[in-house]
Amino acid sequence: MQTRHRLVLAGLYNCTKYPVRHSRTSHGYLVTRQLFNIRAMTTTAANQPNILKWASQDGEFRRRPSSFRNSISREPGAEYPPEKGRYHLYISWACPWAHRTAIVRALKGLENVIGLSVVDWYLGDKGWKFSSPDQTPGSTLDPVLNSSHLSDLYFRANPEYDGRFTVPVLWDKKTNTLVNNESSEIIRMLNEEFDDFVDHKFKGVTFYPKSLRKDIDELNEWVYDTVNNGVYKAGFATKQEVYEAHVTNLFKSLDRLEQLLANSSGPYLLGNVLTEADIRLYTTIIRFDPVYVQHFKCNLGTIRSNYPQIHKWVKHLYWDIPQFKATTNFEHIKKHYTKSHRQINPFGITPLGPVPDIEPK
Ligand SMILES: N[C@@H](CCC(=O)N[C@@H](CS)C(=O)NCC(=O)O)C(=O)O
Repeated sequence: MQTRHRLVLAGLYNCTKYPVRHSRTSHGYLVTRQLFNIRAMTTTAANQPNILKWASQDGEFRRRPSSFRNSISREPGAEYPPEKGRYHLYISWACPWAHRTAIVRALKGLENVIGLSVVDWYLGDKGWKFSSPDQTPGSTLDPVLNSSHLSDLYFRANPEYDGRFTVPVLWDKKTNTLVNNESSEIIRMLNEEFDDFVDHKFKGVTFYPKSLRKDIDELNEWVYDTVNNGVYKAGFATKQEVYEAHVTNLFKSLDRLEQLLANSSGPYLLGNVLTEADIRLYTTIIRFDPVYVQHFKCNLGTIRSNYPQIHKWVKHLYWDIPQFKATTNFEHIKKHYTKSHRQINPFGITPLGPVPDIEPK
């Protein structure tokens, strides 16, 4: 088996006082984890975790590494083998990271193989909660554990857990635990490990083809840092110079993507093949004009007015490939950001525009 090494944390958090531990996942990833106490980093005066505090003292938002990094694998003897009906995916329609997993689940025809629960769009001081579709259209209850909040799952998996309670979550109903909460790894598992259970037309469909892996990895790296996470770094900044640096980098990367699409030999980032790189970029671009432009102050331009190639690309994905539209819920997206981030938008008013959320082709 090819050995894959993954450095989970290095460089993400400047907290050298926390120890580093190495372990190997069932997928063969060597995982280097820096164990740090989130509670100690985001505490209120009363020493309680403050779930709504996003930026650090220096004005920077730093995304924390995901904690559960096991893998579903077809390899003989794997701790978490693929099985129909065994795993359950918890997502938010609002969250771009969770959205990636919903798209791949749909594109691989895994709806009858892996169950899905959707949290309420409102993220409050107890974290994500479950609501019935009657209370909040588009949301679901938790049919697996009947939890009220997503945090219940994290504590069920690890009573000592002291990180953030993030979506997506990939849950194993058989061993009653959280397998993985890192979207970039979950999409690879959905892409690669369940072919024995999907309809024949989905078998062998891959969004990470061997011949393009190098290009996809390269793209993912800078797109993640400056675009997917870049909008958050600009939007959550609490110092002017921090915001300006990130918003400038973000628009430089959009310019670069515009060029890439202009020179592409097909409708996708890497030519005629839809890849993971398109899926990962889509979840940020589809939120860009409706939310990030005004809410995260990413307003040096809009996709619809200033980026014709990216605009064409996103309209093609949304209007021509049903799984993209079916997993895009503008109501959850707009309400989540504008009504949950009270430090940015204290009255929770959701702007009506832009109209429409996405332009017709
Ligand atoms: N690295 C994670 C990031 C997931 C993430 O940050 N999810 C956000 C929603 S967009 C979340 O659940 N935040 C809740 C919180 O931090 O309390 C991944 O890609 O899966």
